[in-house]
Order: sequence, then C-alpha cells, then structure tokens
Amino acid sequence: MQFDRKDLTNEQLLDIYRNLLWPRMIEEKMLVLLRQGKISKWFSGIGQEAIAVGATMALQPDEWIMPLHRNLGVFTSRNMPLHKLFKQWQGSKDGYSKGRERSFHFGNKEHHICGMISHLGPQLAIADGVALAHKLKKEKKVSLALTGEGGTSEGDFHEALNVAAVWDLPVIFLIENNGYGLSTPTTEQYRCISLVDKAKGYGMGGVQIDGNNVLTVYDTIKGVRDYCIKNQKPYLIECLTFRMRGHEEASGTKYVPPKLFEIWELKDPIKNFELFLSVNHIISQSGIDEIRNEFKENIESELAIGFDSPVMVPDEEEEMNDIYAGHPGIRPQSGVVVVDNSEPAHYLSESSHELRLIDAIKEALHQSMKQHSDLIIMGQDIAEYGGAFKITDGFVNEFGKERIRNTPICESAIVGAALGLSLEGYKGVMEMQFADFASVGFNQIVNNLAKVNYRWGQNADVVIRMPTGGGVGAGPFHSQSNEAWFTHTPGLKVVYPSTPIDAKGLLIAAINDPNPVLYFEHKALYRSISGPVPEKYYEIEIGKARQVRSGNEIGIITYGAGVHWAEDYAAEHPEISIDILDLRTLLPLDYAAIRATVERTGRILILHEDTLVGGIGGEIAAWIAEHCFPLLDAPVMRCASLDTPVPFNIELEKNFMAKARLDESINKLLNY
Ligand SMILES: Cc1ncc(C[n+]2csc(CCOP(=O)(O)OP(=O)(O)O)c2C)c(N)n1
Repeated sequence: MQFDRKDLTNEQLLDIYRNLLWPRMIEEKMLVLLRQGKISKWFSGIGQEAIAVGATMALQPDEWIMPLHRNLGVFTSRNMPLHKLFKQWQGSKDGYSKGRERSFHFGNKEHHICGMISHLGPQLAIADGVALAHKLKKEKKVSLALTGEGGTSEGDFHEALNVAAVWDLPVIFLIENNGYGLSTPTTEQYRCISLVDKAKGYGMGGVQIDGNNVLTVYDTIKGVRDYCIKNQKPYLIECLTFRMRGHEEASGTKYVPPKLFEIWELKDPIKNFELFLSVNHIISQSGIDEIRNEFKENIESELAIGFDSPVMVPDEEEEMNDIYAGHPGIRPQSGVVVVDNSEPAHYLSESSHELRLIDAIKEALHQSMKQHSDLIIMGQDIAEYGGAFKITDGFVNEFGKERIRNTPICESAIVGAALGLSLEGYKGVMEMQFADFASVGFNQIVNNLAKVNYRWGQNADVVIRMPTGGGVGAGPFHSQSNEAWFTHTPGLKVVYPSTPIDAKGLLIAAINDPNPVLYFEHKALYRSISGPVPEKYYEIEIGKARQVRSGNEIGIITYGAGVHWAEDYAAEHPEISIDILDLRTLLPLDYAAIRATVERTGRILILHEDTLVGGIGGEIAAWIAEHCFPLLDAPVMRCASLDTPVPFNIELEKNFMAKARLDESINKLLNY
C-alpha cells in the first residue's frame, strides 16, 4: 500500500495512527466480551476503520457527521470516552441514550454526531438540512453522511443526493463499499460499474478511492471539504473496502469466498499504516508496543468504570416526559393533560378581521416568518407559484428564495432536511402538497422526527402542514384522512383545527413548539369556512379542546369537518340538546375536556371523517369506557367514514362520508 504523507508532520501521522488503532483495539476487546456474553449485538468495523477515522479527522470537531452501525471510529475520533460508550452498549442509564437505544443508534449534540435509525438511508437527508443551515448562516462548514453500498439502493440515497445537488448544499456523501450488504454481494445490489458513477447523474462531482488507506481518505476528504465549502456543492466519495467479519457477530460469513479474506487481510488499514510508519522511522517497534500497552490499560480502566453502572430502575414519569422536548408529556392513565403553557388566552379581545380558514393559515405563516428569522418553509411549488392552494402566494417576494424553498418531489428527503435544520437551531415548516403524500415521507416522520428527542435528546423543531380530507371529488389519493397514522406514534403532536381563529393560533403554537407537529388543514374548509380572527400574533394552546356548544342529551366529540357537520345538525334539530366538543388537538388528547363532555351528557358520539377501524375514535371510546364508565347512560358510539378508500364519484364519496350516517347514529344513541 502506497502512502503519500504530503505535508503531514510526524506528530500528525502519529496522531492518525493512534486514532486508527484505538477503535481496533476496543473492538477486539468487545469481541472477547461478546463471546463471554457480557455485551449483546456487535457490528464489526474491523478492516474499515480508515474511513471513519480519516473522515472524522478531516473535518472540524463542530461539523456534523451522520455515521452508521460500523463507524466506531467516528465516535472514538470525536473523543467520546470509552466508559460512556461502553455504558451505551450495555444499555445503561448513564450511557448516551439513557438505555433507550442499542449499539451505535445514538447521537450526541456536544460531539456533533447525529444518531442513525436502523433504516440506514434516512441519515443522508439530515446532512442536507445541516448543510442548508451552514449555507444560510454563510458558515464555512460541511456535513458528512456515511452509507454502505447496500444503503445506496434505498430511495433515501437518491432523494438526499438529488436535493443536495439541486440546492447546492455543502454535503459530503461517503459510501463505504465493503462488498456485502448482510449476505448480498454488490452484483445483486447494483448494476453500474462503480457507485461513484451515480454522482454524474445527480450533477455532482465524485471520486472513488482506496478506503483502506487512511492518508488517502484523510487527504481526499480534506480536499473535498474545501471544494464543498468554496463551491457550495455536494460531493460523492466511494471508498473501496471490505467487511472482514460477519454482518453482525452471530450471522457468520459462510457466503463470502475465503479467498477474499486473504486478499483483504493484506490490505489491512492498520497493519499497512504501521508498516509505513516503521519503514520511514516515524515510529519504532518499542513505540508501537508502548502505544498498544497504553491502550490496553486504558481499555481495562475505562471498562471498570463502564461496568459500574447503577441497576436500571424504570421511572415512568421520566420516560413520558422525554417524549417531548421542553414540554411535559401526557398521562392517559390519569386523564390529565399537563402542558406548561401558562399564558392566558389573550386572543379573544382587540381588533380582529373576518378571514377564511385558508387566509388564517396564511396569516399565521406570514406572522411566524416575521417573528422567527430562523424559520424556513419548504414544499413543492410553494415559492413563485405560491403552493398548490396558494397559501404562500407572495411570500417569496417578501422573504426570499432562501427561506421560501421550492423542493424537488422528494418528501422523505425534505422531512429529513427539516430535522437537519433543527440540529443547527432552525425551525422548519414543510408543506405536504397533499396529506396523502406523507406516505412517502412516513419513515422520516414516525421514526426520525418522532423518536429523536426520546432517543438522544435532540428535538425536531418541525411542522408538517397536511392539506387533508375529502368532499371535493378528488379520489383516493387526494382526499385521505390519515391523521390516525400519526396519532399512534409517540413523540409527534397532531393538530387539526376546524375554525379560522383556531387555525391561526394553533399553527403559530405549532411553529413555536420545539417538537414535531403534524398540522392538518381540511381542504374543503379552506374557502367554505370564515370567521373572526384577531389580527395580532397569538397562540392557541396545543392539547386543549374547545366546547363548541353546550347541551345535555348527547355529546358529540369531533374535529375538523365533523365540527361543522355536528353544528349544522344541531342547528337543524333544535329539539335535541346537543353538546359539541372540538378536539382541535388529537395528540396529546385533552382528556379533561372529554371527561367533562361525558359528565354533561352521559351519551357520547365520536364523529370523524376518517374511516372507522383504527381511527382515533376507537381510542377515545376505549378511554371513556375505561375511565368514565359510571357517567355513561349508553355505550359510546362512533360515526365514521366507510372502511374503503375515498371514492372519486361524488355520489360514492357522499355515501362514503361519515356525514351520511350522522342522523342514523344520533338516533341510535338517543334511543338506546
Ligand atoms: C430499510 C432497511 N432494510 C433492511 C435493513 C436490515 N439491514 C441492516 S444492515 C443491512 C445491510 C446494509 O448493508 P450496507 O448498506 O452495505 O452496509 P454494511 O452493513 O455493509 O456496512 C441490512 C439489510 C435495515 N436496517 N433497514
């Protein structure tokens, strides 16, 4: 192996050597502990250390890295103490994730390491968001995301590279091509000759290098870093290497021809570098022995601390509280919503104007853009075109293209980028063109945004606007009520206003909230519902329902279009005393308000446009049955849409809608 030291001093070369050897020696020890049953799963990076170490050393310590499961060298080169890493691998409370995450699936803000989720590819787009933040702040920094060659087959790889290229983001995408993705060889993973050829397709530069030569990796990444910063462009690097052990230790290597191990053993990154240092008299054999002995002792003393963790005593309150950043969680068991919003509702007085729901949303966004100079809005066609529903019409002229960002059709990458913006302290609002399309950003929403605060204490300051609902003859993929996909996911907040005053106040609150909020806006209500809206900037508290109407014969608990159906029904049937509760927030639910509605009426109908099975109505019904049973005069009933996709034909759609069965449901409940 040829090493070119360029202008590196002996001290620098020795520093690289120490950084390279340290994760190898840690791993060798871990493999022993694994065999002794003292640690669980282990993904080996043996033979690939030059990539993680060279890359990390080529960056500044405050530049974010998005590593994966084999990248111990990233964590060690960022000087994370072994005892704490070991506590992390043991699942101890005093590790990096309070025992909530396994192996390398954790991040740490202080070390600028973003924790992976198991799905691999989602790491890449987070790097886009971080790089966007650097670009907006005009900082001379890059972000660096790693992927295996297997991960390049994921849609997330394509989306992240495409967005970085289109937005001219200084991101380094680093492929570790180690020959196998679990048991799958490269021949069954891709058809191009070299993965780096893909760079051309995205309109970015790329280079393929020897990933086992630490000086090549270090020097290339230093150069690429300069290029990305100077030219404000992304770059793709393919590092050729080999996975010297099984995918994880239990899975073996039977499918790998033994010859390959022999070939790659000769290319071992550490042995070769050691030889280079010796031959060039940069280190002597006794110098090598000294370092190895020092590391051996360090490992033992660090492990002694690492093993010394208190026994895990689960603290339910802490578990619940860490779901959300900055806000205590909810405890459905007690039925009490705990929110730390002490500000009184100060929005009712003072001057107001009549706005349609759509205009109230626009006003909330507009005022928020003025309030938060670090708020970025992203979505398809939202800039010059003004968005599919024209909500951001005119924004680009006022706030500029940097903050009002048209996106390629890459929902997953944009959600990931929004998370990346959060890592650098920005707020992101993403407009899904239609709520239906959240399905292609689903993984990033439910696995990254929702879980990141609980997993390693990084908040996701992201609002996703979800134009939702049917009644407009738009067929199965532009009409869905998919809020229940998200209400089942701890860590998200789900908000669903039905009136202009709430739409504005809840959107402002969602943007101010440091947590990921799915904000549903019903398309059929956009222009059909108007009402008075205070002109000033105000919040409506997330997690608080609104009593729309007071009654004592029947209580309708609903939200969105259901509120208007219920109000219309009540107006048409003055003979029935109907109480209506508009939930406004579906996660967390306002259990106190739900209970009060049961207390007032004893008969509850839950009404929603969403289909019946698995809808939020089932959850509310179960909660009432469990907690309010003595208050009931009849079983809780549900009125929901048919359990079919949303049909296109207007008559079919009308029949699909819950509204078609409202009268029947109310009569059934009243006559029970
Ligand atoms: C979306 C997804 N599909 C499948 C898996 C299971 N899985 C975990 S790692 C892995 C192989 C990854 O191969 P590669 O990207 O080349 O990285 P390597 O493990 O070789 O470092 C697979 C299939 C996963 N974690 N996520």
